[in-house]
Amino acid sequence: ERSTSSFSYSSYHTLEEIYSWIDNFVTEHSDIVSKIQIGNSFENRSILVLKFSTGGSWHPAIWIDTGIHSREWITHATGIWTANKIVSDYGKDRVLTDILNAMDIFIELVTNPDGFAFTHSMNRLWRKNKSIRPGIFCIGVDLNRNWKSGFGGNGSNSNPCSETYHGPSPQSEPEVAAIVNFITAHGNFKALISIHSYSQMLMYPYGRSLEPVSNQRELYDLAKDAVEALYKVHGIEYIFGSISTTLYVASGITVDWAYDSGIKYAFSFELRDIGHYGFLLPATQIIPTAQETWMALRTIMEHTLNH
Ligand code: ING
Ligand code: ZN
Repeated sequence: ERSTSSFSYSSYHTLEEIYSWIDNFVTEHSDIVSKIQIGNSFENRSILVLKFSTGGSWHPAIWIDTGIHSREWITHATGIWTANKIVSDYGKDRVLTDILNAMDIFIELVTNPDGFAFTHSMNRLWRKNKSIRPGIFCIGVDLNRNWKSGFGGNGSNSNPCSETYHGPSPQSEPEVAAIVNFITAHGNFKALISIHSYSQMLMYPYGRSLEPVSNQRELYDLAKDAVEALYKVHGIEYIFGSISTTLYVASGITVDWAYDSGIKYAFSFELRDIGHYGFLLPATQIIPTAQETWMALRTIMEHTLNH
């Protein structure tokens, strides 16, 4: 396809379709969107980030990633819809316009491209990346256990055959290292939102322990506001709280690294549903899921702008 006008936001797409959509989208909205390649995956696919910016240099920034677990297809679809929502509403929605006039938004739509390609070709329920290492007979590292903060701790696994295998060392995986290098080099990220599915939760650090973060009260209140805004759209209920107290202890995760790196608004979503369809959420739920998630994202971004 040569334009985004024929793209269906209410369908799931392959990696090739998404990367082609990205190229068309950036061409059509070159005034505020650009594409940055931040690295290459283990199997040498491009790792791409969309940058939404109204100009200025070194604006404070917000990071959103989707699809770090490849089977969580609703997250990529929500990210794509969200990208389109940002260009559609800029200049119309006062809150979004204020956010984008002062801050840049970065979205990594396919955070695990090798795993995502594999969910289309071979195994719809593949979660990890596709890295292989000499003498190790299982494939893949859990990219949400490979971060430096709490690496190797409780709720991660040293067995390469485990679905939560943390990998040989922190940031051993190119998909994680690319983000760490990019965010660190930028140096001015204020918020990071890492989107998973499923369970209908909005959570903040820590995952690695029950210890409360220093601004836990603020994050609790903000999460509460965000899930209320989400609920108003289609009546879907989310629970919220710290990862370790809401879900389970998990170490080496994205948002703990972000928080420990000074990004004080670090959140992780678990999108629809609560298990009826699970990872196989019907495409008819893409747009409602994206619409409600948008109101929660907008709430978090607005708070970040004002603090
Ligand atoms: N569950 C997450 C997992 O990686 C999670 C739970 C989310 C942990 C966010 C930490 C942070 O185990 C899914 N569904 O991926
Ligand atoms: Zn996940």
